Amino acid sequence: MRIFSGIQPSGSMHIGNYLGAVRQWVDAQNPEAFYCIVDLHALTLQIDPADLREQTLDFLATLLAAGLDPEVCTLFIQSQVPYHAQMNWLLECVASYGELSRMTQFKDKAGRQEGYRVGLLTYPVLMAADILLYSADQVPVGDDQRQHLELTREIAERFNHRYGEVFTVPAGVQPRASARVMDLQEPTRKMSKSLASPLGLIYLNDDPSEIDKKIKKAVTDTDNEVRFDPAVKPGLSNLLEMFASFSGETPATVAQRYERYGDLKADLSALVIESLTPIQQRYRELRADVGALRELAARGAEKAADVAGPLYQRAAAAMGL
Ligand code: ATP
Ligand code: LTN
Repeated sequence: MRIFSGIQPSGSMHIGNYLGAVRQWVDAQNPEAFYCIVDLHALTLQIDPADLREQTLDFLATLLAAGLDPEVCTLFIQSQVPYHAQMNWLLECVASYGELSRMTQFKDKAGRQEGYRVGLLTYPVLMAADILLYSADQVPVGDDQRQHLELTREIAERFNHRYGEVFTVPAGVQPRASARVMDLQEPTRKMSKSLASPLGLIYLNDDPSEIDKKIKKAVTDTDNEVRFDPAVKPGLSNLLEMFASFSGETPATVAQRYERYGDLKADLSALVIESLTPIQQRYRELRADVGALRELAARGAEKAADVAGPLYQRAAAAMGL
């Protein structure tokens, strides 16, 4: 079973990324799993070059600290494998303008700025290139990426029909239901790097006092009944889901143990701190050795290129290049 997934090195990683994506990557890692820090995708929005360079290394160290093992899976940086950009062009000549302009993420992000970049429109084609270069069977992504994955399938089928069978048509795998983490201040909106409210996100590298403060200030409701009910009690239910996600229980089981919001918040805060502390310690060690990180990235890129190269050549040849 070939797996591919990617994460954008924009901003800092938050517990939504961790519970919704990274932890599943760790659980599913095997020699057929390819995980990519998609720095080319990060260029679709305004980002300072020095920040991008640093954040790419931050993300690499974070993924390792969270448990990805480069001896088991392949972990690499997208821009270091040139076939991604090359395959992107081939697939831009397969995808249509109409289908790209209908993507909801594009409409959403383009609608929020003047003079958006062409890359914002073609973003899903690059994502299709990422996935198809590795003949991935499964692509673990959050709910928000489902439409992009559908487009990848469409592009793969169209290519195969037009030029002969080259691509594996991938399937999306949604994370467990409990893994959609909501903003702590606006619990009807998902926790998100690009729409960060200062107290709404818990970053993986927040220190214990910040974590404690954010959980204590998390928005709940006033009826003071601890019950898992996302529709009626979104804030409290989000805390219960987070708790369950870290402790391996169900939100309803967690709810049964508590009568007071304050007690739940105090225990949740302790649990999150206890879960993140070892990751933070490993992160600091790994991040300090930039040479080792660069070397590890180079080895990952080599392994990735061994798979992506031949597939790119086949696609290019099929198109007459
Ligand atoms: P942005 O807000 O800029 O789109 P993001 O915070 O959603 O960024 P991405 O890099 O787009 O993060 O996503 C990386 C992975 O994390 C994806 O698989 C995505 O589905 C998952 N993810 C992101 N936010 C959450 C969340 N709040 N809960 C669960 N999973 C999430
Ligand atoms: N668009 C994705 C990141 C991404 C990705 C991929 C995910 C880029 N290429 C390939 C899975 C497979 C997002 O989460 N924003």
